[in-house]
Amino acid sequence: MLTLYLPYTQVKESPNYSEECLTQPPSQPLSEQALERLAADIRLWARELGFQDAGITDIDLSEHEQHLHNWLAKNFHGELDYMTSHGDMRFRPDKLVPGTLRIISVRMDYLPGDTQMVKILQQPEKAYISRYALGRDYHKLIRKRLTQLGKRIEEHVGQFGYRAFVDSAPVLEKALAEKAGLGWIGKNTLLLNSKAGSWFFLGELFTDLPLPVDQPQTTSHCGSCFSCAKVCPTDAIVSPYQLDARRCISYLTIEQKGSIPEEFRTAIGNRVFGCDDCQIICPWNKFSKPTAETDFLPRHKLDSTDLADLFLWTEEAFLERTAGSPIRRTGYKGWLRNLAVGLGNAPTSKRVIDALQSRLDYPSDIVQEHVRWALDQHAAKSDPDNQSLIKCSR
Ligand code: B12
Ligand code: SF4
Ligand code: SF4
Repeated sequence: MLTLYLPYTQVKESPNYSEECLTQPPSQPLSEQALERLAADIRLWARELGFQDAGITDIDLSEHEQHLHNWLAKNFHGELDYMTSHGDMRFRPDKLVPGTLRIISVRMDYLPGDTQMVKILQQPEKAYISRYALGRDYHKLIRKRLTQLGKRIEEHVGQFGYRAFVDSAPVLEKALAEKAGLGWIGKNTLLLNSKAGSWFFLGELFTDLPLPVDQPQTTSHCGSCFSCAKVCPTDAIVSPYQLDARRCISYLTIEQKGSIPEEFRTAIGNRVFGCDDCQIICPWNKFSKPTAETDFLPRHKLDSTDLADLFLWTEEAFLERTAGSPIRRTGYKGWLRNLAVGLGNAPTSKRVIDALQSRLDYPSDIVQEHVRWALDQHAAKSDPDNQSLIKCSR
């Protein structure tokens, strides 16, 4: 039986997230059998291109629409204005890209092997940087591979409409991945896979091909566990499947631009860029595998450097060493702000106090305020030796 493609109309380019534009309707339709074969090939090609898994789903996200509305109504998105600014595109993929019929959802593992996460978290003089951010930024890499996947499909079926997305577009990525059979949304709100845990990125290829869809994951395997919420330093997982971003260290250290509310500073500990605690504790992550991508391996020893050393990076060094890294997102002031919080929580030592002192006059109110807070933390510690250390150096 022949299935006709729907034409994939040209969408207006948006400077925010559009790189690939949609192509013409394909020259000839494919039979159901051919589409079945194509779907199997797509999975194979996705693996060859470095994705660990791929699944295909339709575009009906009505089940998730209400969850998203509830989340926004509670203001859990805080200052994440992009979560509200695209109307219904986020749960209507065909509004984001008219003509979309199917979405190929992919995952790519990012955890570098042996980064001793717990050990670093337990060493308060060290900086803990989220494991996704130790190497090169994933956006370009994944989008490029997805585009290669699109081109490979094109070589086999002729012109068709496709567009690649990863993270930065109004797309409900976890919901799509769950529907495509890649795993379930866990109580920590991340997508979990029973064979691979959650240390992976998600990406999508929107297409106008009427491909056969995969079985969605309909069961959660969290059971009675709620360890992620118990371990969360700032109680951001307010109930199962509900995360108040305003309390999440990832939001506080990466997304929020101003002052970090004092109520969270002690709990942040040495986490200076993002947080992984709700993944480290998750029992399913014992099935995760180290990434095969050398781009995601740590650069500049970011997996095990002292807070004080990072705090003393000049702006030039910061810009040079974080070129092409997700860490750029905080900007240099945000970097100093976060490190000041970490140093405020570090054990008192001359090195820590000297480092903080050196930034007391840094030309940014936010940085200065966080440095003063950090010095106050050390001053407040009862050890009289510490008191004199701080008084002398202030
Ligand atoms: C906004 C955002 C954030 C925000 C808010 C997080 C959040 N939970 O929404 C902040 C800045 C806090 C954040 C943090 C992180 N993020 Co983030 N983030 C996103 C982004 C851009 C949108 C997520 C979204 O749509 N949120 C909206 C809310 C409503 O969704 P939700 O909380 O997941 O709720 C869903 C379900 O829980 C369910 N639901 C809600 N309520 C209920 C109630 C019941 C009873 C039920 C059954 C279901 C249910 O329905 C909702 C809609 O699908 C996505 C990329 C994308 N475009 O999708 C990346 C993304 C989710 N982030 C990612 C990552 C890696 C992280 C961090 C690990 C980074 C870090 N190490 O610091 C942390 C993890 C924090 C955590 N536990 O989630 C990955 C996750 C990969 C994966 N395995 O799931 C994504 C997919 C990016 C990517 N392309 O890889 N992130
Ligand atoms: S990333 Fe950290 S702060 Fe955010 S929910 Fe998970 S454990 Fe809590
Ligand atoms: S820690 Fe437990 S409850 Fe949380 S996501 Fe993992 S399995 Fe689910």
